[in-house]
Amino acid sequence: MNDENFADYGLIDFNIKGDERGSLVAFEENHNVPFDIKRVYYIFDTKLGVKRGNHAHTTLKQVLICTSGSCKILVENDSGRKEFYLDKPDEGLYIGGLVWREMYDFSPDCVLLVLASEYYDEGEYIRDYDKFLKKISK
Ligand code: T46
Repeated sequence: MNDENFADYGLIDFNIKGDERGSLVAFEENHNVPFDIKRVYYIFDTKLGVKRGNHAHTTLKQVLICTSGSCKILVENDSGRKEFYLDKPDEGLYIGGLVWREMYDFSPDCVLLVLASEYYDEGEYIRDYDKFLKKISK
């Protein structure tokens, strides 16, 4: 984890267990993933030019791993905006709660795997950008 803003977001390098047969990456809650993992989902087959995300969460923590292909993730918190390019199956982007996120420039073969600290709860999403800005300015 090597980002100055890791309290809110940051990159995690996962160890690859490789041998002559190929490669393997393991995710373990509270070891190389900094929370209890309650949910796993993945995003794939994203159509050309689509932008996903456009929201923040109040408390949810997540790690996003591009297991195939590539995509870009823009994050924003009270320190400003930062763009990440994910294209490695052994690299994850940790994103904490009050962080606006937008995902775009998905390659056709992109599979974005997400490990999440909570069960799905639409009530926990902040989808209104102005509300998000108000919350982080408090
Ligand atoms: C996030 C980014 C990285 C479920 O039923 N269960 C789930 O666990 C999720 C994540 C979504 N859904 C449903 C809700 C919508 O009907 O799947 C549909 C697409 O969800 P959404 O529009 O929220 O997807 P994205 O790609 O904009 O955002 C997702 C996550 O929702 C979000 O937490 O941080 O990926």
